[in-house]
Amino acid sequence: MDEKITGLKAQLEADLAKIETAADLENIRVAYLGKKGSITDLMKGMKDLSNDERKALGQKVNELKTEVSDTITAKMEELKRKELEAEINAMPEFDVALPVNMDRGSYHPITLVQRQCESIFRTMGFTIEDYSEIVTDYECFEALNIPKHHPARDMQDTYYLENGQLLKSHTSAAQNAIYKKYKDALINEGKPIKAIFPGRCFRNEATDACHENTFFQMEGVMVDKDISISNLIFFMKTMLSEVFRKDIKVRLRPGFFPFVEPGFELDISCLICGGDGCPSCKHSGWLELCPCGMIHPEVLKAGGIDPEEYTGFAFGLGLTRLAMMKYGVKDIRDLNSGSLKVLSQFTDDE
Ligand code: FA5
Repeated sequence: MDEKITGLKAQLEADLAKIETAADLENIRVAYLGKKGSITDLMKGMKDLSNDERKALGQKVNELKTEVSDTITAKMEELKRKELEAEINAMPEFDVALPVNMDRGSYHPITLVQRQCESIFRTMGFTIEDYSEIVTDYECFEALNIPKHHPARDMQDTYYLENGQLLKSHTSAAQNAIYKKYKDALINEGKPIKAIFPGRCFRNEATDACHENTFFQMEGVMVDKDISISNLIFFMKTMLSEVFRKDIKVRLRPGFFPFVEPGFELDISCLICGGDGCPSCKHSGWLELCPCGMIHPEVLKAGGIDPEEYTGFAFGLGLTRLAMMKYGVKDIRDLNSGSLKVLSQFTDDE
């Protein structure tokens, strides 16, 4: 029996030396360890032996089985490694210096203008906040001094969800959360609240060249002691001159929003038609861009801030319209079109 075992080991070594593929190796595994394999055959002869002989032989055959199985596993790993190396060697050379044969993506014009505004306000000490697109009735209206059944709710045709929440119809919906987030630092450490919060807004509106049902605004607020309309005008002027880098005509007129008092409409002369009137400005020569005003005392109160001690301004910039004016996009609907032909023309000129 010992001779048979030694013979089998030598045979296995010879067989393994000849094989080249994993499939060959699998055949060998079956020939030695399979149901009808040579090692299984050795076991079959054991039934005629005495108990002691069977025990001794059983042990040897088991050792042989383990040895053969380990050898085959090691061989399999070696073969796989060789096959992988061969595959890698067969691959064409990769030249990192070759130009990339692919069109590069570009940023959406709204992203470009948003980033530019963020950078302008960041340098003036404003923080940039992110806020949910789904908000509560309280955040969007009540905290902004617009109670239920107030006619001002009709100014924005809002999308309501079945659970009573709604799609943010203006970025002002984040004001209350921002006041609550920073009021302690304002009251206890004297740190003014200076924040901007860009975001997507939704209104159930008929679309035209300057109205979309999904558009971007960027809200800004500043609250401290003795904040006045002069501060508001300074920040508006700085932002517009930085964004456009050229003289543009601006007009400020009274505007009504329940969350500011006094409130203003800030319009810019239409840069598409030069003020002559066109579909982009509804033939008025002016585009409503950035309503603003001094924050209403009730709104400060709802945010936990004493209006007797603190004042502030807020503005709601129409970011999508700003992108239209900056990049000369005549129809706002092009910005939501997803058309690469239109959208890939714009680059960051900073
Ligand atoms: C508001 O949304 C106020 N929350 C703004 C505000 C903030 C006032 C803080 C005072 C203080 P209004 O509905 O006018 O206001 O929208 C603000 C700007 O968003 C508009 O001037 C316009 O530039 C832009 N806008 C409004 N509706 C649309 C629309 N359907 N499509 C594209 N832009 C729009």
